Amino acid sequence: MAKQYFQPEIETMPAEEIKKHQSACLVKQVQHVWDNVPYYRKKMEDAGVTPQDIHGVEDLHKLPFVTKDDLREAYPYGLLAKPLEDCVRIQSTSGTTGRRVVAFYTRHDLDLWEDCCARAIVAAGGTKEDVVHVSYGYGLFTGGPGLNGGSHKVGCLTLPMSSGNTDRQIQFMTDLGSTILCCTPSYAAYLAESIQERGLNDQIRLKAGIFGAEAWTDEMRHDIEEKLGIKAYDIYGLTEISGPGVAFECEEQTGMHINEDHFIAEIINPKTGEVLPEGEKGELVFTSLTKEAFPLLRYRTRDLCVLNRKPCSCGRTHVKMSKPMGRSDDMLIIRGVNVFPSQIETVLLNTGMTPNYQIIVDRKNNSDTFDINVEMSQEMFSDNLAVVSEKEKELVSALKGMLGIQAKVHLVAPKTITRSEGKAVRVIDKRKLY
Ligand code: DLL
Repeated sequence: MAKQYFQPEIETMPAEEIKKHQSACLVKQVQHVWDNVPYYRKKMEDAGVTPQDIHGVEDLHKLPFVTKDDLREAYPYGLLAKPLEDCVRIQSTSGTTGRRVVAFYTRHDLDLWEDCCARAIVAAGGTKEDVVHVSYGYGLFTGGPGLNGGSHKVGCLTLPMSSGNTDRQIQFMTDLGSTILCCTPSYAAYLAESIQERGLNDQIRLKAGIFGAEAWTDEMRHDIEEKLGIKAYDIYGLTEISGPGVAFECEEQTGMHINEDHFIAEIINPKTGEVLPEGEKGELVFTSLTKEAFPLLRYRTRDLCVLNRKPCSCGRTHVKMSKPMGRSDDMLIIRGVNVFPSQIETVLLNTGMTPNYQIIVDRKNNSDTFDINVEMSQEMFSDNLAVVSEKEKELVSALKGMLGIQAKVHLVAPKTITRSEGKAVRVIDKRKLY
């Protein structure tokens, strides 16, 4: 295992010691928000809890949850726990619906966040000899700045490419010999396709990719790995809890280690709020233990996943989270059936299709329509309507097997679905449901 930024004293700490560390941090953090954030104090008072009730991790369940609604209500400064003059950075979510969420960082917060991203780079085999090509967006989005900071910490040569301008991306990649690519999986798939089209595969030096910020299946992982000749690692995070690096994959690739010295993870039943035992699927909730400026306690992520503490062959002891299996709030309900875009992606890739697709849901005469546009690969593209229609039928049937409902599948010509440079827009839901 690469050792340069691996922090063995922390990342392989026995579970009992991690718990002790978490308890000590939690007690301090609760006092910090109580003293400095009137919004929090009121929330805690309403829940009948004070800092004196919190002695350690075992008391965590007494604290009220924080939700995205709280963040919107308290926007922009209502959850700030440090004076503004101590803050040096903001980052923000994409805010496609409702108000943006703005998160604040002190210098210390940035330092710890970059540590987390550095651990992810090392876990993907990164050392200071690497050339890290960061094609996550820079700016308000946390992807670019997070991986950039982590890469500096590891001592890698860092290419702050940001997203877009694919020709330039590929040129830098070949000229400078990028070895680790960091971007969304959908942009990685697009870059892989563009490199293939230009016949430049043999000039690419990439060995690993660190991909996250959106849901992606193992099928998509294999597709990208094959096209780019790399090993692809997952990375997870969210702006509210710092950004990328909250959790990351090691070489075992059986889930993402959560940086437990900085975050406590819980899984709850999204309907009742009840804490679920290890191994059960539910909504992921995070408590940030070390953040100064914007420390969220029991923040409901809406991401559905499972935690697992089985020993890992990499030696890290931090708990692992599964890939998010959808979000409790972007799950589609079509004709009464729960549908996750990731299920559709699995079917498409298992049946030899490209990962370029778009789901369009509408409602006509009180009945849901469910259409999926799927791009054909160049090889599959054919004017022979009978062949196309046969493939469409096969997909309809495979999707029905997975989802239990019928979708209309439309095979479309290569390159007709808009490529994304950041998070892909997979779903267009035209229904007015609320
Ligand atoms: O997406 C932070 C990030 C940047 C993570 C770069 C990884 C790499 P937000 O824009 O606030 O932050 O979106 C957070 O994205 O709640 C998940 O639903 C989703 N998400 C993030 N990583 C993954 C992943 C960044 N690896 C939201 N797999 C989260 C699936 C992910 N979904």
